[in-house]
Amino acid sequence: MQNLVIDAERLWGELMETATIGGTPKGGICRLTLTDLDRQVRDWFRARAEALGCTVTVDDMGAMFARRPGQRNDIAPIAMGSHLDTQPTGGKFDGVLGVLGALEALRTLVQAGYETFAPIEVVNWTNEEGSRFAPAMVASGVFAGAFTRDWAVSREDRSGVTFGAALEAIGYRGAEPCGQHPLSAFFELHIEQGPILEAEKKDIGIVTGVQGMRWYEVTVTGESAHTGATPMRLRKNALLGAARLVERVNAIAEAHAPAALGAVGLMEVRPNSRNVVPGEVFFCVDLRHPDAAVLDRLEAAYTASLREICDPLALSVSSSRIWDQPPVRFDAACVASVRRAAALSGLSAQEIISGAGHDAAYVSRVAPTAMIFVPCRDGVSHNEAEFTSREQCAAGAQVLLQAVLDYDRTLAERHARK
Ligand code: HGY
Ligand code: MN
Ligand code: MN
Repeated sequence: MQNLVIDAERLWGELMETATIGGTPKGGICRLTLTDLDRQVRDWFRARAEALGCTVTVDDMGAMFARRPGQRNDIAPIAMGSHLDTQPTGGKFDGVLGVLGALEALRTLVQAGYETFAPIEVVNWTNEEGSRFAPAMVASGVFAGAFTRDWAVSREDRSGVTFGAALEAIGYRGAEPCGQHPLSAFFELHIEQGPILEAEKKDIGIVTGVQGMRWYEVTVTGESAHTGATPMRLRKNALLGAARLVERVNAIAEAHAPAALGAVGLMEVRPNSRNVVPGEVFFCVDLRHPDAAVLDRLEAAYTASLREICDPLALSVSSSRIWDQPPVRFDAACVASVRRAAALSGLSAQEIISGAGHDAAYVSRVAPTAMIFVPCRDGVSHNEAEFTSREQCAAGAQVLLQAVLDYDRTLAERHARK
């Protein structure tokens, strides 16, 4: 196979160029899903893909598929991609590297005139982050049958706008029913978003799976009262209850250390006034673990804490689980392609389980899937300081290209034996 090498400068240039769409003064990106900024980067992606001769289709969850034909266009494509939406204080690389790295890999094939056996597609999944609309990975979840489309498009952001209305507003509700798009395989390049590869001094993470994760929406209700005139013993302080629950979520995760993870990242205090005892607090709990049985134990301990903490404070509390993504093991053949690609590229590599959720976790339910990680500085992500070097981005895209070509060859061999 020709020694096909991606263009590191071109990839870096596009990463920096798209980082200006929603760029923040601290050097990060705020490009929430289904906003006009998301539309702008989607338009950018479509234009670049079409300039490479790809046809771009969009499904009714807004997922974008840029397709390059192969020798056998009757065979489902090998896809690669990730997401272009970001956290409110996101970095330049989370998701974006996976889409632009895939675009650069495809561009390398086009420029070399290399014809693959199967068609190749680059995918941009809608709302991977789950920041504006919960839960995360909604479009890939519908694609994999984990959520119904009706449920997904009815999800509301914190100002009451539905996913469906926002998708319509940016003009990216496509015609193709989400999920009716067979794939031969899917590969996702992503930054690790943790400290392991950097600590182990490895260039590449051969991602063999994703840990399990669950989200819960909680409302603690007390009674708004005057902070200056209401005796402490008469207060029903919803924020006091919420604060104790936040502390307990942390303690439950620490009691199952080191693999368990727990946090509260979103909280709304009402009426949120300096001299009013909060009458109501809304927040979201995030629990994670690689083992579903331990996740069950974390959930049981969390659930038991709700009344234990709120009853003595004369507070009522409601909690609903809005997301349950079980642990995932990726396809052995796809993982083997990643392993061979890293070796062929002369890069150090180790196997790793992903702590963060990714679209690949859902896609793996309907197509053979694997992921490729590259390190990020100090393991920092979901932070404007997120950084992965030009060389590391290029290494990841190079392994992505070689993994897709490796899998394409195995597919051709499989079909030749029929
Ligand atoms: O929540 C996650 O792990 C991902 O960033 N959506
Ligand atoms: Mn991501
Ligand atoms: Mn993310």
